[in-house]
Amino acid sequence: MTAPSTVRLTVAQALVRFLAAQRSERDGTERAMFAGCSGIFGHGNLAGIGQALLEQELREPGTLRYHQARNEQAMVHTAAAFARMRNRLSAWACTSSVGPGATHMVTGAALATINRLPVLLLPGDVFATRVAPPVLQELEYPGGYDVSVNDTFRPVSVFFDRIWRPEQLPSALLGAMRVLTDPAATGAVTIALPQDVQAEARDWPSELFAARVWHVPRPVPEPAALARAAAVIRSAQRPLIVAGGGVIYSEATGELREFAEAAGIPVTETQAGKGALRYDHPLALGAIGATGTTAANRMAADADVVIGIGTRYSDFTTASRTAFARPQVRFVNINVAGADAAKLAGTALTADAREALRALAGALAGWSTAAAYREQGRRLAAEWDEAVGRAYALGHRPRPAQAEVIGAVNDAAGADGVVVCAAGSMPGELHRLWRSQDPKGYHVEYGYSCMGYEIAGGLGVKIADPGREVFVLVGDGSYLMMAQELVTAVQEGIKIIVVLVQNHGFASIGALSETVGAARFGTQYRYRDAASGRLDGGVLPVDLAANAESLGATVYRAETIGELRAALAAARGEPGPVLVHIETDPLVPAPGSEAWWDVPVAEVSELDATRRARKAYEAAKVDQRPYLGPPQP
Ligand SMILES: Cc1ncc(C[n+]2csc(CCOP(=O)(O)OP(=O)(O)O)c2C)c(N)n1
Ligand SMILES: [Mg+2]
Repeated sequence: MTAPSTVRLTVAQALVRFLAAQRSERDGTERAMFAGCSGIFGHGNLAGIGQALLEQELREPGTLRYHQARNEQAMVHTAAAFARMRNRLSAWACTSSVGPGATHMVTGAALATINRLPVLLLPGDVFATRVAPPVLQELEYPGGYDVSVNDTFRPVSVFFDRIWRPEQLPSALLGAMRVLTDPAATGAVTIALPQDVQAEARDWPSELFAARVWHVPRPVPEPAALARAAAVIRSAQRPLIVAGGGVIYSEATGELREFAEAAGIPVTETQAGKGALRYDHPLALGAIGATGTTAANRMAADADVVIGIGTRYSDFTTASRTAFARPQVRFVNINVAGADAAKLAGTALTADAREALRALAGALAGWSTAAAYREQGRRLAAEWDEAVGRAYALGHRPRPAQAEVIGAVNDAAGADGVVVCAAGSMPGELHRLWRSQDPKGYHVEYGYSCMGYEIAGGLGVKIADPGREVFVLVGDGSYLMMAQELVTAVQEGIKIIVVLVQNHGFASIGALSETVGAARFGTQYRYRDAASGRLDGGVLPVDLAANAESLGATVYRAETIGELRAALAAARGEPGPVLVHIETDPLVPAPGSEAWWDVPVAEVSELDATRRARKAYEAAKVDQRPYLGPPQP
């Protein structure tokens, strides 16, 4: 009998070697699961994971390539954007030191989990042996020394483990991989690594490092559930599809189009689902909900059956549960995750979007909506498109409106560009104004709507698909929160085109503030005025174009839409990262969505504006629906 073969490695070396050997497969195509690993080193990870990444780079160049980041939160955004662009079929790992480097990643973890995107986080942790506590940056939680700052990852991770002993590593790795490659369970996966354990050696069974293929499932619908869903749809006169991110991740956009065409059902889109159907398709109504088009929202108001596909029904999608206004409205929910399929008391079809759409198309063969119904949608969509055309060509002076900037970027992006955005006033305008021509051309992070995602996310998109031009739209507020990854873009030669929209403050929150009767308080970037004692002095003299230049980006300063268009054309020819700076007028509204969003207003106030806002709020609240399902017979 021969002894089983083993390899002597540290925990960190074993982990890195394992990651480099993982592969994913769907529809017969196989690929490396991890394309790379971003990291910032400190005493909590450099001797462990850092040393192991160095050995990996020398041993097998090109596998698990290391990228340096400037901020740990940003590198998780890059990882999340990468996974989204790759339809969750591959992922990116992130290593941090112990303490603040680790907790910086918590925001990124929440973003990934909320958006159902796989990221692997490897925060350093305090000594398992605890021989000289407290170590630098240790929390010293009085209720128990087995608690560290990394426990804050638990509620924002779909899988969390801490490797107190080397023997625990293999089961943690297999558990992590299962969750990362399961579309129903995926999100942030965190493996906390005590700094002493990372450097500890052990004889590992060789099979731990064998190439391992993880099959990403496409669960098929249960026949009885399919029959129930088909019966509900057949009973509809005014069915409406809400396409979410799941349609795109499942690569089901072709099946969505075929299903919608065969059954004559108009299609609306969530933020993550935007791009599922081309904007000019005869059944496309565009964005739904609080940031939606009037076409989608008017049709939603009167829909009798809503078919949600791969959507988590956020408050923006349902306009805080006012969008679907018919008393007897029913929902059919296709979702790979049972928890999402069960929402709004819907008829659940727990399955992969592509499989479910194929099966439903078969079950509904020969059935279709009335021509007059489809015609109504087409007419409303045409009206909306004219409104978009006017907003794109507003010609506002002296500073252009933001919608005109969006129009110019839309033209520059064409069919192969990708637009990236996350927070501020742009996501809402992009959702209803952007004319999408491709399922991967629209990348707005609106699950967490995290200021600072934009540039870091743009890097992830570009790394995932270097063949496409990436246009990052970022407000001055978001830019000031997290611009530093421009340095990473320069370092790695990652070509992104950042369009910085300068409006001297939080325009989105300013507008929202007006609606709640709070008079734009605290939303403009102004000096504290000596006389008033308030932040209502002159505009702060920041020059963010100069800032970007100082970080190494090529910068264009545009003042008019004409100059913006020229700069965008020139930017396409630049080899490295570009930033185009433009000032807009924050007070020009884009065409509205006629929809509501629930943001509570003070119930009592000394201010007239607040009292008026409260009245309007109470009136709007009346229309909010519980969606508890049809009355039981
Ligand atoms: C990290 C984070 N903090 C706060 C918010 C709340 N918030 C949403 S938009 C916004 C202002 C964004 O400002 P800017 O990027 O300049 O965009 P603008 O609103 O001017 O379009 C704020 C503070 C957020 N979404 N994310
Ligand atoms: Mg701003």
